[in-house]
Amino acid sequence: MQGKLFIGGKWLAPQSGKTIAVIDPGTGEQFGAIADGGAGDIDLAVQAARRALAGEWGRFTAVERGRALMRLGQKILEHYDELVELESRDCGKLLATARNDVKLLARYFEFYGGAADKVHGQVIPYQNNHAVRVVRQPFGVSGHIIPWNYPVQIMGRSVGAALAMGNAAVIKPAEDASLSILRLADLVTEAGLPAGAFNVVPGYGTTAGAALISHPGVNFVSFTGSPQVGTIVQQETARNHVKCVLELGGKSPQLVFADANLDRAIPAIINGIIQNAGQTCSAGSRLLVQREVYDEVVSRVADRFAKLRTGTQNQEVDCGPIINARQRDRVQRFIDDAVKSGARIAAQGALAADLPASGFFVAPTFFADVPRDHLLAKEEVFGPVLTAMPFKDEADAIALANDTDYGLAAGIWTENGGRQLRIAEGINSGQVYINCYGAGGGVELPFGGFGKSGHGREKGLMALEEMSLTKTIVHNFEP
Ligand code: TXE
Repeated sequence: MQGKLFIGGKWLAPQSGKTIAVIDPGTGEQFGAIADGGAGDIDLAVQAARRALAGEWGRFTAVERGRALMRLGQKILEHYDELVELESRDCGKLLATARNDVKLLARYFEFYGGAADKVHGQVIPYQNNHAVRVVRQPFGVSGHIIPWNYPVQIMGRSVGAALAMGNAAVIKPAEDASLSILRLADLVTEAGLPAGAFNVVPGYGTTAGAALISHPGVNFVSFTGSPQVGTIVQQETARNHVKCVLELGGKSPQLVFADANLDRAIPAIINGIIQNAGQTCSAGSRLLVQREVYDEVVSRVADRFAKLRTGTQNQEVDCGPIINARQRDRVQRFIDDAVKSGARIAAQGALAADLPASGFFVAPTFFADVPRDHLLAKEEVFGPVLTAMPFKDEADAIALANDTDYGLAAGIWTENGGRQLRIAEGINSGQVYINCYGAGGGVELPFGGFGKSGHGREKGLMALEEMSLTKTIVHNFEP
């Protein structure tokens, strides 16, 4: 699997003959190499997917597709420890996070395997002597561009739904995190998915990724990544009149009202920003607090932040490393620039002792009293950096929560039932959590953004609609 592409059920060498180093973010050291796939390899993968659709995979019934996906879920659980180890080392994930990710990967294939034969379409009353059926059919070849922050989860949610609907997938994992997706390829074969239904072409975004989103043989694209590349994906797919689903991150608020249960709220708020070292699209990165309790909340959050520790994947710490040097520098720059601009650090965690000098680490940092127009209040940092700001009342809370271009997730902390609903209605966000935060474990729940956070929904049964075409069949049976 190392240095190879998985196309049409076979391991092939990339046409470039080149590889990309696999780096352990905890040590900065190379421990493997993946293929440097390019446009020619993507073309082969798309051809293989087309052959699968015209062949055995295309003839699979919905029941057979479902069974194969459920078997894949089972295979993943049988290889659980190995996949956890791989995902943790490759992405710099703490073991606890990697364990959760691999469990969810299995759940996605179980969930979509179980759903494959339950997409029943509609019968619509129409004119006399006419029968109208509305059915779903696969797009054909689905392209999946996967980021590095939750590779197996994001691949599972997107490819699971696409395969359940009968598409044949071509997957371009992130250049920084491809190993566990490649490892899955053999399990896909063992689970009985025919050759060509699941193809993996690792490589860089500007080569393999760009070739996939613009390939005329690709009929649907699912992308999770940065807004900048999301714009390119939308433009390129538009050229071929191909639909895309975009999930582009966020600047999600946690709103704490004066009547909130702080004992419950504060641990969830901390977890919501340090999980996966803050490299989470739905990270709760803005802490918005009602003035009456602002000082108390800031001080309690600061106490906890000061105790946070960053370390390597296998250590008993709160935050693991950042994926690569570029991202580490980007997060650190946000912190340094904010300090230079006068922003106040309320508390900072620490790096564990004796960390490998060449690993990619950032200390968790909590800023307070940040002006509303500050970069920290507007831009996604994608690191363990939390920013607190006060608000006055409900109207001000909604205005402040909505004062970014993003709209992915929001947390509301209040014991007042009417307020819970008023705020939930007022917030521009694809996900709203009341007295809890994050539903990463909810494979059943539709997930996606408003505005700059993207469009379309993955996860849940709704993804099955996103990943299939609607056909209305009108049948005239007049005598
Ligand atoms: O993302 P890219 P990067 C955000 C987060 C992060 C920032 C930059 O704020 O700090 O993006 O991360 C592929 N055509 N998110 O630079 O480049 C690339 O190979 C086709 C949020 O790593 O968008 C990888 O597989 N594909 C986020 C994937 O896109 C291209 C997760 C994501 O990489 C391409 C990751 C191109 N021209 C970053 N260029 C989330 N929503 O969770 C790159 N890619």
